[in-house]
Amino acid sequence: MIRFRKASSIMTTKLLNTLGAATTLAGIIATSGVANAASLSYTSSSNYEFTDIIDETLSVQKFDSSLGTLKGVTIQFTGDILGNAGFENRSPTPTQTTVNLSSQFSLQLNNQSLLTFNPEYSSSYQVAKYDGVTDYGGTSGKTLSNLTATESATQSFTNTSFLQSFIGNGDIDFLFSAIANSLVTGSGNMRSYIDTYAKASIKVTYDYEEVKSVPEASTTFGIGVVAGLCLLSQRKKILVKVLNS
Ligand SMILES: [Ca+2]
Repeated sequence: MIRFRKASSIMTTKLLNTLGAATTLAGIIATSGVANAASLSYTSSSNYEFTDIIDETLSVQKFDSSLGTLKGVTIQFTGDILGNAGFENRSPTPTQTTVNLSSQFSLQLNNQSLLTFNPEYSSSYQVAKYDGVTDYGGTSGKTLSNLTATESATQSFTNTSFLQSFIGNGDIDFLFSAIANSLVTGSGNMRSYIDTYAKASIKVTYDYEEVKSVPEASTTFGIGVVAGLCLLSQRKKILVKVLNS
C-alpha cells in the first residue's frame, strides 16, 4: 500500500508526469524479486589433541543454492596450542633457560593450502647451578603448566570456480595439520621435557544475494488492476483540475 501512496503522490504533481508515474509503478512491481545482500556462517572445531596432528577433518555445511546466489566465501582459521614443560639444570654453573612452545598450523581444501601460521609462546628463566635433585623444581629447575598461544587468519574468496565447491547439499571438508616444534634450551647439562597439544576451528561465512519471494501471479494481477484503477481515477481528477484552471 505504501507503494501506491508513493506512486499516487507522484501522479498528483503534474498531468505530464502521469505516464512517468505509471512507468515507475510498473518498475516497482517488476523489481519486487530484487536481490538483497545476506550472509550465513557455519563453524567447526576440534578438541585439544597431542601433536603432531596431520590432515584432521573440519567439516561445515555447504551453501544451499535455494537461498540465493553465492557471491563470496570468507574463511577464518584459528589455531590454539597448549603445553606443559619442565627443566633441570645439572651444570655446576647457573644458566639461562628458554621454553618455546610452538606449532605450525595449516588449513587445506582440495589439496590446496589456504592458510598457515605458527602460534608461539616463549619465556626465559635464570636458574642456579644444580641443586642436587632432579625434580624439575628447586633452585635449578622449573615446572610450567598450561602454557598457551593462539593465532588466527582470515581470507575471502570470490573466484567462481572456487565458490562452486561450496555449493550443494551436505558438508565440505577442510583438512588441518599442526606440526609442533616446541623446544627447551639452556645449559649443556639439562634434563627437560615439553608436551604440545593443538586444536583448531574454522568459521566459514557465505555472502550471497538473497532472492526475495516474487508475488504470486494472481497477486500481481490484482496489484495491476488496482494500480490501473488508481491511475484512471487520478488522471480523471487531474484532467478536471487542468480544465478548471
Ligand atoms: Ca631441582
